[in-house]
Amino acid sequence: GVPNKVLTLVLIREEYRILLGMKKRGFGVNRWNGFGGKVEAGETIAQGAKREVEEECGLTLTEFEEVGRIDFEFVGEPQILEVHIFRGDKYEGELQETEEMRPEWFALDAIPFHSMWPDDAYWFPIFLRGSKFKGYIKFEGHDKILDCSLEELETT
Ligand code: 6U4
Ligand code: NA
Ligand code: NA
Repeated sequence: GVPNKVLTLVLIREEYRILLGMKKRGFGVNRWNGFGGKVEAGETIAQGAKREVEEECGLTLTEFEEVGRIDFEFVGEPQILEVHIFRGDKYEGELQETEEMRPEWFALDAIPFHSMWPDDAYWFPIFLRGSKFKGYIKFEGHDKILDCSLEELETT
């Protein structure tokens, strides 16, 4: 088969708020999303996550951890998107808007699920209670979920 496309997705969270970015171009445009992108040749997945956060919002992660993995299938596309999800706990630097993202903090009880990828409403609750998770989600187009299986692995 076709090899997976390996991607990162980083949610920087503090006790009462989470950092999202409004995607200004490309995949997921006009949606609030975590930061991330394709892992490049010669870097680890964690290095890719840290690099994308710097490129997309100017912050440098000093503490972060992989907490989830979701494989996405898009009907009609042979390649599975293998998304590695990280929680960012500490960072340095100044938040800045970039060509790709307009960052904004959201209170944990005011996450804009209606303007996010629809799968986020399923796994954010697991993420927010501090558990690790893995899953498989099948999309038709970018709005309709046909299949969703999520497994909560542990509470830390
Ligand atoms: P370019 O423009 O080539 O530099 P790059 O920044 O490498 O792109 P991008 O932005 O296309 O990659 O990566 C897609 C991002 O969208 C990754 O962070 C993963 C994330 N993503 C993909 N499907 C998602 C989904 N269903 N739900 C979600 N995030 C998703 O919350
Ligand atoms: Na990106
Ligand atoms: Na990129």
